[in-house]
Amino acid sequence: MRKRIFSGAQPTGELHLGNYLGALKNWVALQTEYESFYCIVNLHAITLPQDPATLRQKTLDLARIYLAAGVDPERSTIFIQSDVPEHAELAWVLNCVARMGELERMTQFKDKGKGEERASVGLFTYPVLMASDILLYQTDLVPVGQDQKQHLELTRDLAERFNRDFGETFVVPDPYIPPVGAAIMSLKEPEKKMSKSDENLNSTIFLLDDADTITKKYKKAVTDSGTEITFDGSRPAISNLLTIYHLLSGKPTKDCEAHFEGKGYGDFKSELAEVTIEFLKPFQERVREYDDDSLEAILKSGAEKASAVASETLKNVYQSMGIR
Ligand code: ATP
Ligand code: LTN
Repeated sequence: MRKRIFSGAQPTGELHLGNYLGALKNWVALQTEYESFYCIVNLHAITLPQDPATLRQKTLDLARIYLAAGVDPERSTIFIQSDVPEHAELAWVLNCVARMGELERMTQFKDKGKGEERASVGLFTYPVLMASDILLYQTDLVPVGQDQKQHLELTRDLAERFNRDFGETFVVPDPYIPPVGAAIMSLKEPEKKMSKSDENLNSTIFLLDDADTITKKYKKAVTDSGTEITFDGSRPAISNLLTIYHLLSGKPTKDCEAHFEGKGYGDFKSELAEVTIEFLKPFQERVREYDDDSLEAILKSGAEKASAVASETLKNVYQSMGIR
């Protein structure tokens, strides 16, 4: 049997280069080898306040993005999390397996909840819903960016604990975090990751940004002191821009450094803008190709395929726990 992949993204805003290079790109590459499930995790989105009409729209928009990026509905199962109620059901069960202490150690909760009393309980148990997403499909591999590593460790711990206490039920999944591109950083604050919720829009290149916007954002991007355009951990801003150039141009890292030897930051930024615009052009054309009806048909068939696997796993879980 082919090994399985599961991954997902939240319909909370527009996807950006970080989401693409850290995750989506690998979903597309791996779908030929693995049986793949790619989910739009709208139940995760409501851990923070969302406007209902916007959430509904963003959910469909994200499905379009998956398709335009190259996720092939003939090979991969694309579906919306809330269309498969087993995700929420298994999350309840795993909430009873997870411990307060281990969730309190999750750094994303600390970042997004900002230590506030009013942070939702859903935000606190968010990693448990994520573990449910993954474990429902008996997933072998989870392609994600670096920021999700801790959540994957929790998922593995929950699977192992459940298997130990109730008998072999879940496959224990491995993360797939790409060697380059797993943490694309903000253009304005290179010590922070590029994020769709960054208040400063100049920090983030969105996949649907037009040519002019892309050029302007790179122009405003911070650089490091010095003049060299090389990969160098002590110069995070230039290394980040060069990583983006390397991944989008497909040129080996040494060739990128050689290409920019003796050139200034201004030239580098214009070339980086050109490469980005060229790279995104066909993607942006494809996004417009999918009308709502064809999209709904893909999502309906995706939900049916996903449900068949998810219901089988949940049945086994309930059975081993004595839940009727
Ligand atoms: P954001 O902070 O942009 O809202 P997120 O992690 O909350 O990001 P998702 O859209 O759910 O949002 O993330 C989808 C995938 O993109 C995940 O696998 C995540 O690890 C990856 N990812 C997010 N930001 C980056 C980044 N800056 N660099 C590389 N990968 C990233
Ligand atoms: N938590 C992830 C999104 C996510 C996910 C998943 C990723 C929810 N469920 C299952 C991989 C597998 C995020 O915020 N990026």
